[in-house]
Amino acid sequence: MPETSSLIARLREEGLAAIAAARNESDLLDAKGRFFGKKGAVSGILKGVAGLPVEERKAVGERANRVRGELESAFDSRLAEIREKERVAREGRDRLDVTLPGRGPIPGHRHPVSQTMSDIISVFRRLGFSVQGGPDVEKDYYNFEALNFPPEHPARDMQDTFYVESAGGDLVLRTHTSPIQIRTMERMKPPVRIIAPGTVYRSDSDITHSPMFHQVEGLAVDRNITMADLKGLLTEFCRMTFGPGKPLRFRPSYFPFTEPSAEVDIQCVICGGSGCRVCKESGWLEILGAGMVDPSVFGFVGYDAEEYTGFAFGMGVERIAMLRHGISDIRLFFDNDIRFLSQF
Ligand code: FA5
Repeated sequence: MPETSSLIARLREEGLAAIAAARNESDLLDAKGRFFGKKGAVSGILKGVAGLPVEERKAVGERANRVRGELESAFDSRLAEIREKERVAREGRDRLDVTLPGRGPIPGHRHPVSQTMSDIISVFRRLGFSVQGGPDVEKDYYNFEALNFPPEHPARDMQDTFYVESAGGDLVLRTHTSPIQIRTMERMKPPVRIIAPGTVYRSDSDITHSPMFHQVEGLAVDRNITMADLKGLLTEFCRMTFGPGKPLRFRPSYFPFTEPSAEVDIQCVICGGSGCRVCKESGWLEILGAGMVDPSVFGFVGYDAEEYTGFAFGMGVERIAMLRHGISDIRLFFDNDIRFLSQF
């Protein structure tokens, strides 16, 4: 009998301690199972009461029942505590604070190259040019042949070309926007005064060259058009784009489809003309190629070269964006780093 009483007393203490230590419902059910559930230790004692000597039965039975009652009510109040705690935590998590300011979408804006492209287009629109387009995947005929680059001619090496292999060399990713000159002249009779913006591709990559970049082509064909018209137009374009007083220069050059040909450079904005790695120590950055349309090109589109003359130009949009914003590496435009792009 004294042994059974001290066992009951120990089970009471251990049971109460396990209930108090329970952190959640599953800890609590575990304690119930061990101490006063159907198979628990206290229930075990109650089941054994019948086998005890008569004089002990009553006392042991009463004590064990009392302890079971105590454990049950400790269980009930701990369960209520745990449930209340969980409810409070859940409400804290799910609470909707209607006074918080809303999370609006972060407004995006146009890419600096697209902005520059739109600005170039609007300058030429104001000067009376309309806009034409053409395909990015272009026939060799339009990209080279009709622009007076015969097959195997070394001038083709001026542009590192991506060929579409499955087309047997007949299709290329256009290397410049000049094919749109031919497509336009096939469709229109003079007078022609158009620009053609677009994406172009070359196997080229360094701080001023990108394998995918943008050009805006220009073409004017009419009676009595001269190199002076070309020079006047491009000078005005630079004034409208870079502001007055920005030094520019015309340099003699060569293109198979213009004669004479020139390239236009703008003073390097990174070094102010003293020489740096962006301008390759020259103080100038080339923005475009230009010239008077070669009469042999008119032959490909059925224009009378005795009656008409014309000029054409093709400018690099990324180069112009670099000069406008003082950007020293063309590749920054295509890294898609939002910290860079959000500055413009
Ligand atoms: C041409 O593409 C000629 N079609 C331009 C032309 C048109 C001449 C009409 C005469 C008449 P060029 O290869 O120089 O020329 O390129 C023109 C401009 O594109 C360059 O001045 C430069 O600003 C830009 N450019 C050329 N290659 C790249 C490149 N890989 N990445 C970025 N810009 C480039």
